[in-house]
This record gives sequence, C-alpha cells and structure tokens, in this order.
Amino acid sequence: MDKRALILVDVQNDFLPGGALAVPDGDAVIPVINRILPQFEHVFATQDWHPPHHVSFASTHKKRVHDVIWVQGMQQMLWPDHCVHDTAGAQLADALHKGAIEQIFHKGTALDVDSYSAFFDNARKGSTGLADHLKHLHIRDLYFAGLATDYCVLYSALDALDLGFKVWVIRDACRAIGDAESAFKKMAHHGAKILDSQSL
Ligand code: VGL
Ligand code: ZN
Repeated sequence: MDKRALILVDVQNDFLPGGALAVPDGDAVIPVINRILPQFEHVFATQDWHPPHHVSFASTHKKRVHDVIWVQGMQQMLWPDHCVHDTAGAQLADALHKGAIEQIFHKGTALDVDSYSAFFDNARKGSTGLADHLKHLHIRDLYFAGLATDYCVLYSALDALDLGFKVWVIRDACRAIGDAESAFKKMAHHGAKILDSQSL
C-alpha cells in the first residue's frame, strides 16, 4: 500500500472556542484527530503564522471584520487579528497529541499576502515547502483534517489535487467557519474523497 500522510491544518488555539477567530465547535476535531493519528505512517501539521499588521487583519486597514477588500488584484476577506507568530493563539491546541507530528509548515508568513492553503500563498507565488517535502518522501496519498473546512482545509485540498496528490478529507475531523457542506461538495467535485474517521 502507498504511504499515507495525515495533514493537520491549523489546529491552533486562535481557531478554538474562546480564540481570536474561533471556529464553531472547533475543539471537537481534537479527540477525533488524536484517535486516528496512530493509523498514519506520516503526520504533518500547518500553523497559520502571521506577522503583526498582516494584510488579512481588519485592524491593519481600519476596516471591519468580514469586510472584503482588493489587494493586488485579489479579493481579501478581513479577519480579526489571529495567529500572530510566536503568540499563545498561534500555538497548536494543547490537547493535540503533538508527539506524532513529524514536521510543521508555516503559512501566511508574508506581510502582504494571505495564505489559506498548506502549499502556496493565495497569489501562488510563495510555497511552504510541504509539496516538495511530500514528493521527496514519495508520499502520494494525503488525508486532511483540521480547521477550517471552508477556508484552509478547502484550499489545501484543492491545491493538493492540483499538484497530483490523491486526496481524502476526513469529515468529522474538520469544522467550518461558515458553510461546511458547500466546501465538501467543492472538494468532492474536484476529485477529493470525503470520508468519516470511522471508515479509515
Ligand atoms: C483560516 C481564515 C484566516 C483557516 C486562516 O485556517 O481556515 N481562516 N486564516
Ligand atoms: Zn489567517
């Protein structure tokens, strides 16, 4: 069987209830992830890792959260300040079994471009190094879990498909900011398989 990697997307304090950009029920993914971790040969994680005054922060532009602005020809949704690098909010969730994580990849580190995907920034200029690392290890089968289904999990899965990986998204190991169903539909439409953790 081909080697499988579990990619944990942004399971960080700021995305949990009480965090700066709390995903509803976001902490529910943690026990599911902890239970399935041992089933994977490789486990990688991403951290949203923004500088202060990041382009995606409403405060940077003195605008309101959820306003949409144009940045370098791209629409940018504005968020509360979140996942500022090296802050408690940017740390991986305390309850997550971090020992199994082989390597962490940071995203959203450039001041002037956001990065929803685990692979590339939204302008597709910068890369996190994850794709090269997976190719180097001859890993072709990727399983996604984490936060949020309709942003970073969605864009990560679509980029992975685009890069030629086989993609599974573990439904009950993800939570959305908004509409989970249309995100799952979109991923499935592009070739991802959506499954439950019980059927791994
Ligand atoms: C995310 C919005 C802003 C995510 C990150 O991890 O889904 N969403 N930054
Ligand atoms: Zn972010």
